[in-house]
Amino acid sequence: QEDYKLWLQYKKVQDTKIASNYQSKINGIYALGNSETIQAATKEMQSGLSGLLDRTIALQQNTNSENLLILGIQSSLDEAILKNLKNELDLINNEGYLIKSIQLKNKKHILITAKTDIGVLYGVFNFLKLLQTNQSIENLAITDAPKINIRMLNHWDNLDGTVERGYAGFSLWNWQKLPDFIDQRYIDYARTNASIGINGTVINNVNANALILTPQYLEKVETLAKVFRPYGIKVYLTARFSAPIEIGGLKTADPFDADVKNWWKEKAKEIYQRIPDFGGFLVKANSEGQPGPQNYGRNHVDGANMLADAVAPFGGMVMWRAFVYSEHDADDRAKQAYSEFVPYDGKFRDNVIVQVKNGAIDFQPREPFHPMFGAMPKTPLMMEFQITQEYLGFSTHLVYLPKLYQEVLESDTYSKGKGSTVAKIIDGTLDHHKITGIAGVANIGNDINWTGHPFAQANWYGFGRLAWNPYQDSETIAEDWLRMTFSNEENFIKPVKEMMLESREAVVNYMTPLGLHHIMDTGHHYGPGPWVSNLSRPEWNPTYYHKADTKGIGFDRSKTGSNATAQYAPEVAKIFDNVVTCPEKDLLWFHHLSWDYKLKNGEKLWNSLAFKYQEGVNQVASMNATWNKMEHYVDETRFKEVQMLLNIQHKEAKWWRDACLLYFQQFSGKELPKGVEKPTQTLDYFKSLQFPFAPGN
Ligand code: BDP
Repeated sequence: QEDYKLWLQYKKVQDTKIASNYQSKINGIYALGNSETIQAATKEMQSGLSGLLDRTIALQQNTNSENLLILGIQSSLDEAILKNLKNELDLINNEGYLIKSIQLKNKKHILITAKTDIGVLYGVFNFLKLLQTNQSIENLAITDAPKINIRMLNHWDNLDGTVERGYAGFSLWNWQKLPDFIDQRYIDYARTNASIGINGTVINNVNANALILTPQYLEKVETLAKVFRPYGIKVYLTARFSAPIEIGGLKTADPFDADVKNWWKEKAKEIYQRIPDFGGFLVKANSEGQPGPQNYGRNHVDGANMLADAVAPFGGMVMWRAFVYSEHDADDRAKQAYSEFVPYDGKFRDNVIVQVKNGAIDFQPREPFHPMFGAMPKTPLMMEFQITQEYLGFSTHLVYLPKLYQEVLESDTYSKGKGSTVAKIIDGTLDHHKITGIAGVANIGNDINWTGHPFAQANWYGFGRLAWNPYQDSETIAEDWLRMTFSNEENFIKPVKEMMLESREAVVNYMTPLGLHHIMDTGHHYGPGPWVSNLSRPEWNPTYYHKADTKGIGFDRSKTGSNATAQYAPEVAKIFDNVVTCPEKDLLWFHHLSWDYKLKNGEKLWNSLAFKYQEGVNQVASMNATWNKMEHYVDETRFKEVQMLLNIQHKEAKWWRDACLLYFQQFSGKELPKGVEKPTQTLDYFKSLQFPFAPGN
């Protein structure tokens, strides 16, 4: 069951000194208010403490005794407590919280308060985190508040129970048993999300099915919304643009058609009658075959604004995705979203936010930040990260993604001069946007451990933490997660944290080093397929991305090539354009270079590529070695699971290395340098591998 509990293990504090200190400081809970959220907060506090302190902490009816945990919103506190707070509450927003050591009539207590109930719940989870990570609870004075408004998961769940790009079983939502049967998982899902501050969920796939908008399904969605509500989580749905035809009996879905507009208005009204706090719609339109306004000669603004008008009277949002690329303009797929959307800057309604993937292609192990960030100052842009590992080894490979997220968030767009980081764009501070958002494509399914790989839980956790505060360090997050999920022992934390932090670079090295991208095998995207060149659309083929030939390798996106670099601010474009200043990690993303091109360390490109692939394999080998020493600190089930998975990862890192190097070697015509292991199979063997059992698209 450890697996199931994620980072909310609430195991007894092992260090006896720390434990007895906590024991002496926590004697009871005094909870003010009776809303469902306050009840959930109180219950969480009680169950958390009973595990961590190994005894029951009673609820009190007054503050007569000492060492109480006082929970309640600001307006429920009496004067005697409020006067302890001075202006601290002014520093936080509606979802923020305060954890403070206070004195009341010469008695010491710990106060957890906020402006709203949900703030109190967030405060409770963060207080429990202090204990879970063995922090001091003396003289507490913590104020904390989220920096981004909409912090959401996007589930790519289909109504038939399958999950697109999902590698942790089937969908959590049991449409057949809803609305009458409420799976305990729905509640634990909401609790867990609340523990990291997630406040929104899109429960169905962006490749949408209009049926979700029929009364039969809405009744079920209403129940889920009710379960999630006490935990501060709003439900959103994807809207299939052609729904007025498919379920509304209309002949068109043209956003300028009066009947169509009216259909969406009525639909919105119907949804809000059931779910008064419904979040709004997420829309994938005119992308990868999905219907959209362009089917009727209209554009993205026309489509988004029509839907925005329908939900506006109820305070709803439209999240319009910018993941578009068309086969008709295939010179460089990386340029298309920018070309299509940037001219619309400032034209969307106030309740529209444009959702942009972190990079311009598609959730690769590494991509430079998407050039749309910084290019649309008059439009709020929402970040879309992928938590599920579509291109990074599914739920088989251990890859700690917050490293990737942090790299993107810290990237400097220079849109308003130096320091215009992606984080400042999405948290609204750079361009003064009131509505801000961040989404993560969920990696959750109905596996016992939720995410398939025990360490993939860290990616869900880390996404939530960065959504709350995009300036946090992924290292701190890894450490917190390890302490909460496994153990507080330093001899465990240190090596395993290092292993996590290195895992992202490892996957880049053994899959797509030096800026290579999209060379995964067709459809499922698992395993190498750099040779694939037979797909109907040019930009679906790996050969389109690496462009290897006898002269060299890489996609020339500089001035001499597709000129995608011109989509960045001049300062950034200049760096990427020049092969000397272009970061080597992005080299082949932006440049096509000869096999003999010399890297900064003096090594030729072919050799460097080979060394990178080898380094990736070595890194996984050392991850294995690290984990094998951890048996003592981890329960048997999780220890063995991770061990088996790392063994597969090691095998598959070699597969990636050998397949890619044999393939590229045909063009370079060069020997493998010393230090790079020789493949034991032929290129034909790797090409012949089939994966009928891998979840596809
Ligand atoms: C790609 C996936 C595809 C998704 C699409 C999207 O391969 O399954 O539908 O992105 O984000 O990464 O819409």
